[in-house]
Amino acid sequence: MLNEKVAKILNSIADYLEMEDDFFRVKAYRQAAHTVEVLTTDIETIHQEGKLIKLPGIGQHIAGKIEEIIEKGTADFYEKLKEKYPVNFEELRGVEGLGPKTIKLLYQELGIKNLDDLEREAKRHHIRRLKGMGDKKEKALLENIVFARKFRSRNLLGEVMPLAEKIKKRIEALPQSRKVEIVGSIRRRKETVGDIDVLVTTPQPQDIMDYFVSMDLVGEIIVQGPSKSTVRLKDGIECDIRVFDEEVFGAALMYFTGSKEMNVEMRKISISRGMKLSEYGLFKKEKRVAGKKEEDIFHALEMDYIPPELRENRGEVEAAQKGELPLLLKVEDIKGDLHLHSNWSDGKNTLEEMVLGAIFKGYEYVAITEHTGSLKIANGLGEEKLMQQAREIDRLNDELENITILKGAEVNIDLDGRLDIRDEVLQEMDVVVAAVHSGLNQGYFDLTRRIVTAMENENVDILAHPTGRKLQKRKESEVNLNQIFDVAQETGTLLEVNSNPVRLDLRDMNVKRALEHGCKLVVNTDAHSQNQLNNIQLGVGTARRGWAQKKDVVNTLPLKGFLKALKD
Ligand code: DGT
Ligand code: CA
Ligand code: CA
Repeated sequence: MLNEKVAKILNSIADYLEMEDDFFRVKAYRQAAHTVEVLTTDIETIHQEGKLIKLPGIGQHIAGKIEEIIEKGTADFYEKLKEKYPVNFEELRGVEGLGPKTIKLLYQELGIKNLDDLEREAKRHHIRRLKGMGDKKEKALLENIVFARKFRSRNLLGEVMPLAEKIKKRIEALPQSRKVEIVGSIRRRKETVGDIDVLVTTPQPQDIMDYFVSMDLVGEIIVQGPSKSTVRLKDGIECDIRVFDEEVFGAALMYFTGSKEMNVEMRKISISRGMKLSEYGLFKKEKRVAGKKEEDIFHALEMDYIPPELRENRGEVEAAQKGELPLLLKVEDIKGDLHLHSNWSDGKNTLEEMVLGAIFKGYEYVAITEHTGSLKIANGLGEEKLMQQAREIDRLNDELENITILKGAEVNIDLDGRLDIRDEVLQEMDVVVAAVHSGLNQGYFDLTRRIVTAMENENVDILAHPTGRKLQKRKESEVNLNQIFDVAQETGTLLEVNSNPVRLDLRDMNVKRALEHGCKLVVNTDAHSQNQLNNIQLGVGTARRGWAQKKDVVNTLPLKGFLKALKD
């Protein structure tokens, strides 16, 4: 769905308009962005039906912009604003603690346009003098710049995947194309990706290339050739396309899916067996022994098929040779989502809309887990409100036959490891998710002890986003993960694989470690809107990269089994 992208651009326009002090239009664009964010249908469909202007807060003017974004991937007005203000918002907003108001201040007072400017001015201590800043903030900015810089050249999987899928669909729709696959790090579901890689088979390569470079999503052609082209999309990301014959497509798939490290291993194995592996096939002398399908190549080398998510040369090649690969978790295995928010706290959609979303996903159960009292910025619920929501859930459960709504909460773990909701109230809940939301820099021992204390509370079922990281913004907090995994195993606390594209926490390697400690997992979306329920595929991808099987993940159980597992 394009909804999130449209909302993002409308929000970016509002950011620029804040620089112009055009607060009337800032409000209009923010309102429109909000409308699009909470939509429960695909904006492209609404556009095709000519119903954009029927949406709340969307008039002719903004509808026109949305139309442009749907059709061209961007809007002229947006491009002009970007030209007028040579401020790299994307880059600056990647720095934790910088919002549009501060960016405006920094641009107007110090001419700061990008990370380099920001770093220079911070080091010269020019920032602390500005209104509302101070030396503490200046110091924090300097630390956060380092982090933002490290990642700016890569893109979040969750943001790139819809774009890649769109390109794939468009090329698939051409009569000249046969097979189209997204390969590279996207196929491996790596949390951040450098570029989009596409492979195609076709009898008419020239037509495909001509179409590819002229797509309205394309900003700039980097190379156009008969079998390979590279473009930079308007979004800024590069996209490669390569054409191969049907007969060698499997070999090309394997080669361009990577990872490079696994490819090296596979070539070594081929050589040790007197063969040669390339993107054109597996050869014995001059004869191609396999190449049409990936499976054929693996089998010809006497190993099992390795799912793309495992192809990182982290032991999967050896396991495939021994026939010991895990039978990985699948998206279809997930029976319920146990971490979501409605507009009772800081979610965008109503409780009913979130539940409907879960029904659309085909879930058997879903838990509503609003933020609680002490998290003021997220409009946390107090005990009374929680009980009120519980009654509302009772009512919905009576009405609905297709799903069971579980009562829950995402409680805050305070600085001492205590929870911000009393045990008497938590006892009434079906699912208690506990999370650290503040004081993440408390220090190794204190933070570990705090999380352990929370897990030892028998009312806590799930530890949410255990390391608190935010991709490209905040690194994993310093905690003793071995101890946390051991305590999780002992207390039966489930560890979350959070599917939010920015979190993906636990990350792949920590999933693997947790499983080695005997922990059980849940894969949740932490959805704050109905659309975000679709992020489950990202969490499942991450769990798969961590070798998780269906049996390791408790929300693959049917309702009865799941509730029993929670009690045990
Ligand atoms: P990215 O784009 O940085 O997220 O990572 P990838 O894995 O998509 O890397 P990319 O786009 O440079 O290349 C796609 C795949 O092509 C890569 O996973 C493995 C294969 N490949 C590219 N260059 C080489 C190479 O020099 N040697 C080998 N063995 N494989 C390569
Ligand atoms: Ca790539
Ligand atoms: Ca590439």
